[in-house]
Amino acid sequence: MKLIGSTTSPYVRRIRLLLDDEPYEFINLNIYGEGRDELRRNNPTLKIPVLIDDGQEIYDSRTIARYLLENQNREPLTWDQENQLTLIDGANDSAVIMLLSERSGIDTGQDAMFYNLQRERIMTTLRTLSAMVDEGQFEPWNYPAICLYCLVDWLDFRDLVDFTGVESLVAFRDRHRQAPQAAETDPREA
Ligand SMILES: N[C@@H](CCC(=O)N[C@@H](CS)C(=O)NCC(=O)O)C(=O)O
Repeated sequence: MKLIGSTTSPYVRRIRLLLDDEPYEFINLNIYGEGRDELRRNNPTLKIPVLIDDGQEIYDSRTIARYLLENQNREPLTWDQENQLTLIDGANDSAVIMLLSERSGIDTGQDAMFYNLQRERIMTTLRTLSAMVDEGQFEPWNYPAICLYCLVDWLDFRDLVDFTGVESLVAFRDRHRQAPQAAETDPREA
């Protein structure tokens, strides 16, 4: 099994945490630099992660997780857990847009519809996720909890949001820092 990704991507990290101690080869690419040709050869959407198992290519962390959970004979996600993933991905996708825009020299703090929508989505999803943490919905260390951990730690690493009002998310991240593979996959160590 081969996982194509990077050490900083939160979407790749969630798959590394899900794989835990399963044996696999990790291909660490700089997708915006010298690794781009290899990315082009492996995924026309030009995104990571990509999993290759027995000649089967699988794109997108959500599909990869479904494949792995099935192969590990684990329960499929419930509809509520699917919704948790949609909230996490909503915040994560918008935060990636903010980061790539900033790296493109765009002022993401400007009063423009596109950036106002991203900021609003990040805050509404984070507030909802924070309330879910307070209700104990993310206490079991399962795939949605792994994805939330990777999101919050990456937002903090990239300094993309102000956590005022959603401090439960930071406390959640801090409580799970000892989880299997969490330290080994810390993007700060990349
Ligand atoms: N829905 C995808 C999102 C993956 C994604 O956005 N990955 C980022 C890295 S963090 C990426 O490859 N970005 C490249 C780009 O947007 O050009 C998934 O869950 O795998």
